[in-house]
Amino acid sequence: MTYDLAIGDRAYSSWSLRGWLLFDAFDIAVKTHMARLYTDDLPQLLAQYHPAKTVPTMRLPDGTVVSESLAIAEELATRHPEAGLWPADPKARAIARTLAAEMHAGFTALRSHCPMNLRASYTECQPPEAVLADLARLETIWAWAGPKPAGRAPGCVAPIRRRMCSSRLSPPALQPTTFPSAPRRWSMSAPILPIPLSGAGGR
Ligand SMILES: N[C@@H](CCC(=O)N[C@@H](CS)C(=O)NCC(=O)O)C(=O)O
Repeated sequence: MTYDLAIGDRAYSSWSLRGWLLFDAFDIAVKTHMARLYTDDLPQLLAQYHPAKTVPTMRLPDGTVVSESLAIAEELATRHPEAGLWPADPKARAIARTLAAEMHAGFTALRSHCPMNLRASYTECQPPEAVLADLARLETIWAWAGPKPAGRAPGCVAPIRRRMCSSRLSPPALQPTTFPSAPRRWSMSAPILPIPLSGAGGR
């Protein structure tokens, strides 16, 4: 028995990418089940994960369902202390938790203006004030955190970096994550197309 993980397409669902990274980057065995966003496949898949309504959602070997990416991170960190999801050093861990929570709950302007699409490189992105404010906030907290803790906020930094890269925003404090190659490994199997930002989808 192992974990089951329900996700949407990781190229378009930053939450799904985050959930999947929690397993892939930390070498935790999982059986992944993917459904396409915006189709009937997603509610059909999630019907097997009552009462979850969103992806990512995982099922523990004992059948317990855990949804919300941050809850998944915490549950895996407790069950697999050897995997090192959070830094061992208490100060670095506190900083990483702060970053993970900020990435989880904040940056709504950046999220809504810069779609998640790892298969696109948008040709037009004129960030409004609110997006610039989010970028400034990112610069502040990444500089405060330093490279190591930022890299260890589990699965939470890569998706937001990818949004900025897709939209050709120049991230002011683009710091390396612990697992820079993980999203790249599978997302590059399709060509990256330059397309206009208007009308773009993704979350
Ligand atoms: N805060 C949640 C957000 C998850 C979320 O909103 N996922 C979207 C896909 S990106 C979803 O499942 N939406 C359900 C739907 O569109 O029906 C998390 O961290 O897991």
